[in-house]
Amino acid sequence: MSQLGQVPVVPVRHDWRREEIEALFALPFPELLHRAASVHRAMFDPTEVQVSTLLSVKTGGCPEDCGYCPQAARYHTGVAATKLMATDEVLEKARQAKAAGASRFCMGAAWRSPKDRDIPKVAEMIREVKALGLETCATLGMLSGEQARALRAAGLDYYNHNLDTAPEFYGEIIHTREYQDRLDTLAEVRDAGMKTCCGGIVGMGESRAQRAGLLHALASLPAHPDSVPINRLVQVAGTPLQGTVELDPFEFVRTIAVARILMPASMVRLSAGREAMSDELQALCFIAGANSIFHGEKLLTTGNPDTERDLALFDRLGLRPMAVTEADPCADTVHASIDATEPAHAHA
Ligand code: SAM
Ligand code: DTB
Ligand code: SF4
Repeated sequence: MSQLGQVPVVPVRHDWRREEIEALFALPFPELLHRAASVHRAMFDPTEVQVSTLLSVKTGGCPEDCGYCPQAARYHTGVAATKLMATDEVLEKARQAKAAGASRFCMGAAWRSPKDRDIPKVAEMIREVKALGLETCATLGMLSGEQARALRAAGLDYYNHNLDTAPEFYGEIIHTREYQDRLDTLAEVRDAGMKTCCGGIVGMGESRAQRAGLLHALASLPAHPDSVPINRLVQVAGTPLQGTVELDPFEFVRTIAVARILMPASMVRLSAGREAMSDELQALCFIAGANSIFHGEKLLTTGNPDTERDLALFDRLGLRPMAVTEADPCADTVHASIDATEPAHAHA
């Protein structure tokens, strides 16, 4: 429901063409922001931001070779590998997250995929975190159908599994699993009845056309992801992507704006990379339609803004955390009235 309580009426399309998406990226910046902000306020209260907290329940030692990741065992990043955390420890962190205003608690593990013997332990964490009144999310790598159903049965609301980049750039970044493997896991997650959290990373040296390609792949999924995390690469010493030329901050805002236009009913999360962003840049992202963040001083292994800085920013911008029940629009069942697909300058 929009801020004014009207029925939101933006079409949810699955037939976006690459050329249309590239044309959105090429719009004059004020025009693009105007269109994205119009879609945002037709679908959501633009003063509300959904707040999630992340916890790494199993850190480091990962056998995969994702070129951005500090947790891959093969890169020397100084991240120590740990075992799966005890449920009590996870619950303590979840209670703290709830007290700090989080509505969703996301548990991450540095696995290629969970072993079947890990599932009962993760299921216990999910059941107990949910019992605290938090939405639950997990990101554990590739899942089989059976594993996805077991996690759902334990009460898992969301599963995070990213496409990460455009299909044609993917081979530059990851060699130990295919794009299709990611699409298959997302299908298992949807079939098990969970909501999907799926996005990617920008600033890895991809071109604008490849950023458009990532968003095209996300918006062409059989159902738009319920949450779309847009991460700005956090460069970590020891990873192959350290030293990549920094993305122009305005190009990052453009990516958020285009994601908002393509997937109007999804939560667009301003995800990794906030620690290095100015308050002004984050404000532009909220204007461009971002309506979710990770809150708390750590992501999985890297830093996030101090909680005080986030609270002060919300206060200065007149934003407030979204309650659990509102953070759950059904991404594919909303109907439309603002058409953000008009040609450039149509609003001029
Ligand atoms: N191992 C599981 C997997 O890969 O699906 C779950 C955890 S993995 C760390 C989750 C996501 O974090 C990745 O898909 C990637 O998009 C993001 N990520 C990891 N390292 C990052 C970095 N240095 N900068 C930005 N995003 C990062
Ligand atoms: C996502 O897209 N971003 C989050 C969450 N999903 C799991 C992870 C960001 C990780 C950043 C690097 C780190 O802290 O290790
Ligand atoms: Fe492993 Fe996930 Fe990091 Fe890839 S992103 S190296 S799968 S923890």
